[in-house]
Amino acid sequence: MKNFFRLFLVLCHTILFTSLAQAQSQMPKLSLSEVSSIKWADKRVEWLDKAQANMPELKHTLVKPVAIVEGVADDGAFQGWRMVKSDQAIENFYKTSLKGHAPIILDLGDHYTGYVTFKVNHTGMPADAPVRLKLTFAELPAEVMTPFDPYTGSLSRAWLQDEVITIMRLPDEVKIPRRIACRYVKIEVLAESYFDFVIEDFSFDAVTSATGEPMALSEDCDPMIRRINQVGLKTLAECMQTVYEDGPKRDQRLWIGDLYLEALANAYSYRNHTLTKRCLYLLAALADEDGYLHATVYEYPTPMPQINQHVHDYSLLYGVALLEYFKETGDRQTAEDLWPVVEYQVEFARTYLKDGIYDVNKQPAWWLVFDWKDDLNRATPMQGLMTFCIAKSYELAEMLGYEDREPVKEWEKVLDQMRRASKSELYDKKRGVMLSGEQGQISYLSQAWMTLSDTFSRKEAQRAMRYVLEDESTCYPGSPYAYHYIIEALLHCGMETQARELMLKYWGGMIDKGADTFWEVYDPKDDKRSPYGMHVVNSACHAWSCTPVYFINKYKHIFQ
Ligand code: RAM
Repeated sequence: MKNFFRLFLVLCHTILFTSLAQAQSQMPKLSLSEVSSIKWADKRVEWLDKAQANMPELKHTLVKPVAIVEGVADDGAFQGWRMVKSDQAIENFYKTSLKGHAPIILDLGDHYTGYVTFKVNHTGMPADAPVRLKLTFAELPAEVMTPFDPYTGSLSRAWLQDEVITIMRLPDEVKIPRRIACRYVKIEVLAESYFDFVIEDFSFDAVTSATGEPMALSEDCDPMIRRINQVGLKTLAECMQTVYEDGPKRDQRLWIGDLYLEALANAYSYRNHTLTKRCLYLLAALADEDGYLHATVYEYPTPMPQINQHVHDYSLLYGVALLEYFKETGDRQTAEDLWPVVEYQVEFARTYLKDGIYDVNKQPAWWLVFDWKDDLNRATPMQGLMTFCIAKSYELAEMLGYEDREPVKEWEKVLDQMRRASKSELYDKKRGVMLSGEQGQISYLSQAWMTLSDTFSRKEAQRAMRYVLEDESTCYPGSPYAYHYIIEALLHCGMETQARELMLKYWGGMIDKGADTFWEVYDPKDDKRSPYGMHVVNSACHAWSCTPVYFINKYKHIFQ
């Protein structure tokens, strides 16, 4: 019965997926050659070559465990667990016979991403049988202390970092094949025999492509801001691999939304611009046949897109990422090469406009990310984001001298129409806020995107942002990704004090709860919130959470 049900689910999923793919492929889309003179197919190979030519070298650092720790259940601690140092010194670990030993947790002292190698040897009598160990690698205390099974998460159970290893003969050196992201390592003996055995050596080869030297903060900088900056830098460095990954534990790949924010933070810290360049080319080369960007792409075993995975807010942000890259580096060649991609994203999004409003009901409707918050109505945030992205894409066109070209010369009018339509259709003049959806939801994100898109005047923006900051019933953000745009909006309309306070409260809140790196999801009201049905599969070192680095180093006078 159980199997039948499973088969039924698989069938439903397949039918749904196929019809979605069909609907998407039947949809009349503009092709890239219709909006620009460049032939997409010819460029794909060239762009992929450029992406590969800008592959960064990884820096390796040898890390050793610094302590043996024990988990203590504590309602006051993040997700109910904290770690305490055990009485056993780490040096003794290598001499401790593991035969019949209770599980041991090693602490690397910080979060690292890389490869684990250890040596196992018998002491005294030679091994007459294999040894079987289970290793669990975890980013957080609760992750190492919570049994993974029964697993209730919606993403693959295999993302969780537990590995069972059988060592046939001793001594032997074991290398865990998968790349690991963790601070804690739990070692359990699953099967053994008469002989004593030890782990003689344990090494973690930590890797990152963040090699530049971040700027020093001013000497009198607030200690909490200093700590937020440090943890943000660590988060970013861990996610900087051969692409800007979203998270080194999960999904370990390039997503446009994450790339944009990581590139901003990188520009104010490690300044590894070739990584940004590689990611921009890679995404362009792997867009769909027509030129619509895939929201996420894989590098291995060979570069390929996650087919049919389009996110409409992300594809528009690509142009903003290219603009910022160009401003930062002056690399006109890359901006010129990739301009048609930006133009396509804008023109394609324009086909979703109905009287100046982004039509969320037009089919096929694309995934709109914005935040990990189920109750967020995304219509008005999307209207604001699209306005913002067209304005930024237009700015890029101006820098390239393309503003008089078709179709770019229409964009100023489009912007004007969108801003007017937002004001007349979505604005509640009485309360001074933008409403979203049929129920007229008031959310932080609607106000933030209308602020960033200059749909609001400065005064209106301040009024709207104040409203959401003070009104408890407002739909509040659920992830650092969304908080980034709230802070950006506060700065944009001159609410500097509130921006600083919010950063201290939100990111400082994670620090107070023991964060070594910033988390993918953080709701101060619910530590175990997960978009995936189980908190252990959340990523605890997540790219889109690193952006205090950008704010603190860009707006020194406000944050340092
Ligand atoms: C998640 C990723 C990533 C985000 C996408 C939309 O699975 O971790 O950060 O950009 O979804």
